[in-house]
Amino acid sequence: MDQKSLVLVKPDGVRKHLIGEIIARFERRGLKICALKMLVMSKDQAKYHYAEHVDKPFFPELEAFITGGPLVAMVVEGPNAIKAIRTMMGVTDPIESTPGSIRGDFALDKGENVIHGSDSPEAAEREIKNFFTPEEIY
Ligand code: DAT
Ligand code: MG
Repeated sequence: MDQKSLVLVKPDGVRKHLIGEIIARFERRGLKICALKMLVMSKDQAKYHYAEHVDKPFFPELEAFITGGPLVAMVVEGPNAIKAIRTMMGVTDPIESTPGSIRGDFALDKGENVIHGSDSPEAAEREIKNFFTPEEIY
């Protein structure tokens, strides 16, 4: 069953010149990029995107980081795309991520971990709306 996931190459990933590397991994895997843009997230967008984390102690740092520079937002589609992408990403703390995963290859910091991917179909639907209109998704 085809699914869509909202993927972000976070500002640290853009600074580390990893946009192409990350897109290439998804495309080589057989996933389809069906929407793509570069933007700086607003604080309102960050609060909506990370709604489950707004009351956590690390949220101020997370908000400053995620709004602190341009990021690349995309909608990635394919069979079981949400699970496939989460596995390709590695786990939240890059130190625990398997080498070969995106975080396991390109990050060391739990806060600045290069990539976001939706963790459920419900989250994907909510997160995609934060960045794209239906007309922008091909
Ligand atoms: P994920 O991005 O793997 O879905 P999450 O949803 O638990 O992880 O957290 C969202 C982001 O918030 C995560 O990518 C990095 C940051 N974060 C999470 N837990 C943190 C912590 N304990 N300290 C600092 N940043 C944290
Ligand atoms: Mg998450």
